This record gives sequence, structure tokens and C-alpha cells, in this order.
Amino acid sequence: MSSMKSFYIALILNVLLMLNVSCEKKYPPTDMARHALIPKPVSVEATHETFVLKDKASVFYDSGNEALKKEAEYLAALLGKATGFDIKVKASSALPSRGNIFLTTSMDDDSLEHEDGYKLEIDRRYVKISAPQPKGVFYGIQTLRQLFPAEFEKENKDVKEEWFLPAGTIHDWPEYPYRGAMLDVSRHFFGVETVKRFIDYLAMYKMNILHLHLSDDQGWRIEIESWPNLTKHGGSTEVGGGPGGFFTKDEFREIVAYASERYITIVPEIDMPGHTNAALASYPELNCDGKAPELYTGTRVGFSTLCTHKEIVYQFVDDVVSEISELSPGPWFHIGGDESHSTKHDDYVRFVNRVRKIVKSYGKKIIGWDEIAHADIDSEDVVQFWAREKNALLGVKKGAKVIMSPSKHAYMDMKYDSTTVLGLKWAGYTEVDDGYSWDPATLVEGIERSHILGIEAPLWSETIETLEDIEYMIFPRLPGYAEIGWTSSKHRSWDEYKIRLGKQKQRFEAMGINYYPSSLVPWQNEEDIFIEPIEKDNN
Ligand code: TNX
Repeated sequence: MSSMKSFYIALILNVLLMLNVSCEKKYPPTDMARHALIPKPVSVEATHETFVLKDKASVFYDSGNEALKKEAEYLAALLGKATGFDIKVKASSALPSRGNIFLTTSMDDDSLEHEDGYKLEIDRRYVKISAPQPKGVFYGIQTLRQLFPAEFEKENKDVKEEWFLPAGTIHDWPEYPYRGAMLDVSRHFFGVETVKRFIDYLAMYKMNILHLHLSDDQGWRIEIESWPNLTKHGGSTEVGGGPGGFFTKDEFREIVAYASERYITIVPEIDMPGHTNAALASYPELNCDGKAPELYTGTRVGFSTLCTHKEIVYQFVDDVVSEISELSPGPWFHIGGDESHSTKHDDYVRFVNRVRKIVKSYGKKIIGWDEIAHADIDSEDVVQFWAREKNALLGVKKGAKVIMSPSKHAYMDMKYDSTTVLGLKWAGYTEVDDGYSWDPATLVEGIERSHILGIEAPLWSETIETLEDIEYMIFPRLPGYAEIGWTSSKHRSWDEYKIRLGKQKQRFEAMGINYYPSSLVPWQNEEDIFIEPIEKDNN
């Protein structure tokens, strides 16, 4: 090599080196703590550096960990879709080189106080999510997603070559193990795509339960092979007389699988012995008088009941529970049990006692609305508090765990105020602050933190017909319920939360969410993460 040539090579290398140095310098410090995260993490320490995601970044995961590989693929797809970069997934046994993301289940410290927790570290060289389990890594990914600017969520946007992330360390874990929402697919039917979208929203906020209200007076929504008329006839309409619909078994499996990839458990509900007109209309033998009533498309409650004295009714329940349990890998089966105003008290108790045994025989635990506390329930059962404190307290006395769904705070079908067109108001208006400002562990005297499995926010669908309707009722209340379930009440206050919620404006808009712009929330653009503005460099 001539000395001239090596001189030039050295010169070029030097210039490249300098460029690299100036590249590093070009990013001013950031403040991770300015970022509005929901639910609020346990701790956020900003370190004022900047990570830059560029094309050719890869997501690495622990070699040989197939479950983690799935998370890596999920993250790579998310990043690829948002940035247009070709993000690869690679196995690695050590922290990869600069500019990459690393997912690992080998924890190097004991600062996480929960098996579902995660630690997210971002510095100028890498992003690392570590957690005891892949589930925690998934939660860390959701936080990472929120650390990108809102336009990250937009479908058609300008191509950017660099995406900035604020550096720092987040330690985080959930307060309650059960963080759910319910969707009523009976009063109006919603198909697989809408349910998946609903699941996406839950996953974004680290919720882990989707309770599907699969049957009611107005419609039976899940295929039962041994009783085909349930869907053929019982699924053929809905409130207002529309065409209704139902999930085939394959569709239901698809929902279960989609949810489980997002660490969401489906809780299937078959409401009984009341709220059963669709079943009664499909099979005359389930009625005491042996006559099938007409299908029902109104919104009254409390008029229907299975004939609790007939043996065939228990055969019916057994078949239904058996077929649905086979489709649902989760531990719970929800038996409803609410508002059985047409069932005599003793009949109700005997019915619930028998159904409870049937459900247990298929290896599932029962959840029921708070009325089931009157039956012989015990510490293996779960009471969902919605209306009567007395019922919930009776359940607690019998040793049952409680899911908190107080209708005055947690019902997403309640109108926000008197001007809300959609929704009902029997439990009172539920503005965004009423939805957020309560503590499951102190709401009802006698129901303590230790009795509570978690919280659930139901969306009943008497007045809800489309995805846009769903969005309007759940946004912006849903993120608040997610935070109640995830973040300890000692770290929560409405005054602080409303600022973070207000900064979701651009994010909701980027996702095309039809949200209710409550006047109680200070809607504003999100803050720039940079402490000083970026200086344009001339390179
Ligand atoms: C009461 S909440 C019901 C539902 C209605 C809802 C409407 C509960 C267990 N039962 O059947 O859809 O009110 O808000």
C-alpha cells in the first residue's frame, strides 16, 4: 500500500470518527419523566440521554427462549409497521451492539417486586427490557410503545430516518392480578374484527382480562354444537331488531388466541338463570310451560328464567359449559346470575349451587354477579360486585374473592353527562373523574385489599352499535380503569392523572379513536422529550 493511499484511508477514518462523535453530540438531553405514561409506572428515573432507533436495528432475545422470541417478533412487527424500517429478530446470549433492542428473562437484580413486572432500560446505546417472565416483557413493550411520540401510532405518516427515545430506567409491576373490561356482544353483536380491536386497546394499557357477555335475552352469541338452535334462532337478532350474529367455534378460538398472544384471558359468560330469553326462544323444553317465547329485541331486564326444576335444564347447562370450557383455556367461567327477578329465591339458590358443581366438574372456577353470594359459595369462587354492597359483603364472609365493578364508577355504558347521546344513566352520570377517582380497597367498608382480585369495567351494549360507539364510551375512561388496576392507589390522584390523560390527545387522534373530549381534561399536545431543541447540523 502506498503511503499516500494509507494517508487518505487514515484521513477518511478520522473524518468518519469525528462524524460519529458529532452524531452522538447532536442529540440534546431528554427527560423521560416528562412523558405521559398510562398506567403510571412504579418508578421512572430519567438519565437525560437519547436513544435513536434507525433502520437496521434488530430486536434480540435470549437464545433458545421460544416464548420470548414471540415477544421479539411482536415488537419487531410493531416497530416495523410504525417506522417502515426493516427490523429483524435475532437470538443472542449477551447485550447486543449499539442501536439495538434486547429482550431478556434473565434478571440481574431483585428490584422487581412482582413476577408480572418488568424493567425497561434505555440509554444512548441500547434498549433493554428484562422481566422474570415473557408476560412482563410484553408489558415493558407497551411502555416502550408509549415512549415513542404520538405519530408513531399514525397509519400514513412522513417517513423518518430516526426515532428518538428518552433514556432512563423504569421499574414497574401491577397492583392487582385481575385487570379487566367486559364487552356485551349480546344486546348488539360485534364480530371478530371489532373484538380484536377492543383487545388491542386493553393490551395497550396492560389490562389482562376480556370478559365476554355471550348470552342474554336478546341474543345467544356462541356456537354450541349439541344445541344448534341457540345460535340459529337465538342468535338471529339483537336490540332494535337488527340481524344479530354469533361466533362460530373457530372464530371464538381465533379471539382466544389473539387475546392470549397479548396476555389477555377471555372470561366467557353465559348469563343464567335469568337473562335467558334467547335460549328459551330456541328450545321450548327449557321453559316451565314447555312453550318457546318470541325472540326479544327490547331492553327490559328481569323477565326471563330457565325452568330450574327441569332435569333437561341441567343437561343443557352441562353441555354448554362443557363446550365453552373446551374453547377457553382461562381458569374462569362466568355464570352471570344477575337480576333473576322471575326466579324464586330458593330456586335461584338451588340452581346456582348445581351449576357451580357443573362448572367445577370442567375444571373451571365460577365468577358470578354479586347476587350469587346467596348461594353456597366459598373461597374458590369469585363475586363480581356491581350493585349491592350487602351481596358483595356476604360473598366476602363466605370467603369468596371480589372483582370490583361498582356501577356508579366503573360502568362504561353510563353517560358522561346529560348531553351524552349514547349510553344509559340508571347508575348516574360517570364523568371521566368519577370513573377514575376511587380506590377498590376503600370503596366499600368491609371489602379489604386482600379480598379483591381486581377490577373490571363493563360495557353493556343496549345503545352501542358500532366500533365508533364503543370507542366513544371507553375513551377516555378505559385508560383510567387500567390505571386503577395497575397502579397502587398511593401513587394515584385525579389532578396528576388528568394531565397525563390530556397528553394522550395526539395519540388518540393518531390511532383514529373516536374519543369523548371531556371538558374536565386539559387536552394538549404532548411535550417534546428534548430538554433543549435539536440543533440542525450540517452533515
Ligand atoms: C344491569 S350489570 C345489568 C345488565 C344491563 C346493565 C345496563 C348487570 C349485572 N346487569 O343486564 O345491561 O344494567 O347498564
